[in-house]
Amino acid sequence: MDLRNGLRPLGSTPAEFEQDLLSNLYYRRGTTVESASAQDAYETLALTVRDRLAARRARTAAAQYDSNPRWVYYLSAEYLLGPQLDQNLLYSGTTDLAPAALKALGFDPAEVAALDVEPGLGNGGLGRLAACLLDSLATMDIPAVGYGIRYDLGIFKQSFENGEQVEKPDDWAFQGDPWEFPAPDDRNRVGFYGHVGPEGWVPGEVIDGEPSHLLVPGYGTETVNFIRLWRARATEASFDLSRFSAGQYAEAVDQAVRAENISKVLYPDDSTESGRELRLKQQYFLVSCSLRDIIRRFRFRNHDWAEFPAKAVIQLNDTHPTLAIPELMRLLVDEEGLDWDQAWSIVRQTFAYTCHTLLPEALETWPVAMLGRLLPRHLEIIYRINDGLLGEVRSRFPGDLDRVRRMSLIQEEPERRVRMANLAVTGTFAVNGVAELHSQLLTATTFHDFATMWPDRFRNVTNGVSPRRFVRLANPGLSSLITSGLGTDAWLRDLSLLAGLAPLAGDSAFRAQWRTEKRRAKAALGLGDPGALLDVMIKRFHEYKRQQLKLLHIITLYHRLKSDPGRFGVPRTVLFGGKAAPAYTAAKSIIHLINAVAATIAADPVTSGQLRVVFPPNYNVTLAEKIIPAADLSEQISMAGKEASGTGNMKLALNGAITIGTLDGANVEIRDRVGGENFFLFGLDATGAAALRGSSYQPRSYYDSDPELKAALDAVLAGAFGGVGHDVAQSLLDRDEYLTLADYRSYVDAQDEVSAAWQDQERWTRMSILNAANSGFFSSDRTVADYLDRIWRATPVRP
Ligand code: GL4
Repeated sequence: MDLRNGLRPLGSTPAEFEQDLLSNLYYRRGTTVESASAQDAYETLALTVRDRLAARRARTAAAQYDSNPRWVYYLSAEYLLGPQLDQNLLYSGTTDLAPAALKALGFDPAEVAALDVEPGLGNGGLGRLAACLLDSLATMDIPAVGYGIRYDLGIFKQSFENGEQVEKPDDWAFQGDPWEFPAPDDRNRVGFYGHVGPEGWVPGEVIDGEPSHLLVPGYGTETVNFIRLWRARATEASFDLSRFSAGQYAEAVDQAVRAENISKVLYPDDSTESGRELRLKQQYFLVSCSLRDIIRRFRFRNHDWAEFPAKAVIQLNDTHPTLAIPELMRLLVDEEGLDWDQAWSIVRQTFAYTCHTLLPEALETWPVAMLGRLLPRHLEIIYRINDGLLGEVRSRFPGDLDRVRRMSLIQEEPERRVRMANLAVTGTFAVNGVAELHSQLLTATTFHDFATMWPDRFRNVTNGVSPRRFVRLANPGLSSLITSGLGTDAWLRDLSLLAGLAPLAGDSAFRAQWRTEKRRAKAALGLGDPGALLDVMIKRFHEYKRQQLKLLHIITLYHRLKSDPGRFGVPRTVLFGGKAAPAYTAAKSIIHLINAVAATIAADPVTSGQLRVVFPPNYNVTLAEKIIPAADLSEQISMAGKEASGTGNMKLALNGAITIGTLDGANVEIRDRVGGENFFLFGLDATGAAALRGSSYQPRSYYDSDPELKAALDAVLAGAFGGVGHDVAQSLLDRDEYLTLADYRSYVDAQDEVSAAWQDQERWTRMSILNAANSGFFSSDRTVADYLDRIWRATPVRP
């Protein structure tokens, strides 16, 4: 099929690119070079680059349609995409053309590039993982679609007022989003509330889901896939003209406003559920629109429902889209007329579920009453699925009532709630954790009963990150050095080739170049002394991640510095980045205390140059791409058994930062690969931590027996940091849920080893190079290869 429809091919010379830019400025942006603003230039550039991807998308679509393949559908409530311009320039091969053309037309390329806004459609690691997987799927030519919600307001903008976190709305698309293609024709109607009568579910409220899509190009290949994002739209009927005519303006639009609220905001909490009906509505909205779309796409080429699992595998990114299971049952049974068993067999062969947590409080449950009111038919279906499940449990484990109670989709006490994780395990053919340790702990604890009954359902797929974004785009200097060291840039599509850097760790000239790149990245970050060790802790704020442990170490260093400034050792800059959920008071107190400690240290002349704490606000992908290349030390210090995987740990190791960490999440695999001698290990392991938590843990005994720890906490309690942080210190002494005090001494000792290692710059650089060289496994291309092999079983289609 010739899809160019007689169109002239898009140019690849500077003159042609300039022509395209000019034509788009005139005919699509509707302005002229003389009167264009920087914003006009930015939007026009985006269109010009998007056109190139769109042409590839058309060719990809034709090839995919022709081969009627098995599609990978990724359902996710979050995508943390990061800035689009740089990526799309790189992936369309216009990185050099674009600035030259802009300049030729009289625009300032840097000013134009600065207008690129990062869509903040995710919270943290889970949403960023989704973006990396889609990048890799396209790069590996796998037919795939990501489905999500197009929130008007993304994750909040963080600022600090008197050191405290303040949240402002992130109206990221307020200028419009030039990367997006609206597709209003593919609207779907979504029902809520109502009742189930003899004729089936009669919703009490309907809204429309209107999609737009963002192109997801592969690197070094023709393939361009896409993400389809749904936006809630009021139906025509929801505007009340009679009320409007009667002057009741607010009432006239009331229903419409409520409908559109569904895609208004991304919930800014990570790992805990907000328990609000609007969130449940969002989840059903995503699922309902996406399944209709998937079915519409299935019907292009297929007619027989039995073929559905061969043509679609639907990955549930955590429990947020789990309602897809009862929704597909409803569509198949109520709308398509399949019998229950046929439908259940299709569902069970189609869905797979990724669990991203070990925190019990992060396993979503919804009140039965709420779910039944919002989705009465789905609750009936969930009950029937539960009957089948519990029947199987009873026949496999006769008389084991406790097991029946634990495995039920319905929790009875203290209030009846639907357990979404149990539903997700029951309605899928594969359940995976996101790192080896995490997957083991899932089958040993969280899903132990299910793993006993269905051992074949459980597998591991260790997370990964895109080397294109987190090495090539974030760190162009180091990327060139890697390419020259390896003599090829093929590592960008096969990260295992980084192993070829290992011998270069022994080459002093290469080491010197490696250090130069680190220093350059630090200087670009604007950090005063590029000779200071840059110690980085960038991630969401959560007590289990233990930013408070890092803080106790900083206070200890400060105390040492004050007591003997001459013997301090190595200058350090500690950098924090991250947001706390707005309602998470304890995490916000930790942020406040970090800023207070930073201010006290900055104001104390004794520390000058030796110890600095910096905390740039509003950590996001854009900022991550600047910090990661500069980092020397990567803080991965969660209480063992709590961090499912982590992906920042991988990004930092790939950029030559050395990890100080516990045996938690993917740290375990990083250490296995880079070698214990190139990793600073400390603290309790998951077994030790669980045992200590299970006994009567006494945080005070650590405080009483360790003078440095005592001094650090006493200083906070005495108000040494502007009177801030009393609650943080008190909670560590009273409860210390995440064993901060138990791990303190081991952590501080490991940090002393860090300082000693830093003093030998040649040794440090060797360690740094070996971290990068041995981290090729952590490419999201490998992650996708594992998903394909263990779960998805889809094959490439090349345009
Ligand atoms: C998370 C985990 O906390 C994190 O360890 C993991 O790397 C990430 C992607 O698998 O998923 N789960 C939630 S919730 N947020 C995360 O970042």
